Amino acid sequence: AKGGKILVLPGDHIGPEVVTEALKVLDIVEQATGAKFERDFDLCGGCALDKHKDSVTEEVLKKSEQVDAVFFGSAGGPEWGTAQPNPESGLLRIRKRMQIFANLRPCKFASKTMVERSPIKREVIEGVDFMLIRENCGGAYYGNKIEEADYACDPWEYSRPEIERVARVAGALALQDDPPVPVWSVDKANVLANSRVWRRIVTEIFEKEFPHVKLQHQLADSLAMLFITKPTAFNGVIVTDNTFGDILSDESGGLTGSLGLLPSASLAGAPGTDLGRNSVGGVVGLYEPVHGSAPDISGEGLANPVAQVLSLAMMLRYSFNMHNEADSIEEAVAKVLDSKADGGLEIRTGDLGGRATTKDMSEAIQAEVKRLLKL
Ligand code: NAD
Ligand code: IPM
Ligand code: K
Ligand code: MN
Repeated sequence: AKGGKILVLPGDHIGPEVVTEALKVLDIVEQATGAKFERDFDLCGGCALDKHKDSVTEEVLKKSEQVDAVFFGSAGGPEWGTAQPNPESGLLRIRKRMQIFANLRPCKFASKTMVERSPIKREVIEGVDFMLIRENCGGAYYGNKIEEADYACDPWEYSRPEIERVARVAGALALQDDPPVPVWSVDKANVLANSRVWRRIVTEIFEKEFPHVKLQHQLADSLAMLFITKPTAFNGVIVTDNTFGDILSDESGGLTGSLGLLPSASLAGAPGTDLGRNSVGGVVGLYEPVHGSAPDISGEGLANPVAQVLSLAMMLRYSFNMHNEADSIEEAVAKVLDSKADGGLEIRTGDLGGRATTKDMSEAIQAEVKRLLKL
């Protein structure tokens, strides 16, 4: 039987609101397929600070190493501030401990009508479809930081194995299409020593291991501009370091509309290979929306649940090899985004210009998933 063990960390503010709804979709998948997902709920973020005076406990970090997947909501909020340890540090520690070094952030429209929500002209943005892979365990985010009153230093380090493994994820994903899609490696090799090593090692890996995948290099600053002017030119796979990837993935997300629609997967290996840590049916991973805890709208049932639900679909696909169910969830979301409720109103939350609540959208998605999975 399919399924496996998951650790659920809803986090703060809208985190628990949207995680609760997404897990109802998982209930439906269980009922329809007979798969069983053993769920363990725990704390990470501001909620953990309140209870344990730390953003994540050693116990939770240990659990995160023992499950097939972590289903994460969002951590943070103004009440906890930025002094260390802040809520966000819990997520950074989990990423490092789980060695989920490849953060996949897809950029494509969740449905046909969402093209209208893009701030970019239709003729420029229509058909955009790329997967941005952000290195997730190194670079300026980690290392021995120095923080004094009038001086600070974040070392920006990468070593060969860290670059090789993320390059292999990019190659493996490109090969999932026939013919393989092109790959862009993004860096600042004109300025940073780090980027020069990155570019050389990525090139070596593609020459040796992915000779049939077209690799190109792009400077990060110009990519930020080209995302706006020629986004479809990057249809394929983009692989980049932690900091560039953080910024460029928010930008690429903005291209397709609301943050409330964007899922992500952080993987400990390359799908379809024996690289990294494997789960029962695929690769160990952590799945969460790109968006944060949205404290400005939390507690009112107004959050868009779609990014969390699409993150669930990514979990089923990458950690549990349940492709049909993942496809059905994505199809259900598209159907709901493009449909109207009785009375003619679109079923959309405020971030999409609508008046639907979290629950309205979630219930519409659940009904559609049930129909597609023939329940
Ligand atoms: P945010 O993503 O929480 O919110 C940005 C804007 O988008 C807000 O106006 C919010 O209302 C809206 N928004 C976000 N998700 C939405 C949804 N599902 N439905 C409808 N509207 C949505 O970013 P922020 O305000 O910069 O950060 C708030 C907190 O979240 C901070 O503490 C930040 O560090 C944290 N954060 C956490 C993560 C994470 O857990 N991975 C990611 C980003 C930010
Ligand atoms: C993200 C977030 C995190 C990051 C923060 C909350 C630590 O912005 O997941 O993109 O910078 O990685
Ligand atoms: K999140
Ligand atoms: Mn970010």
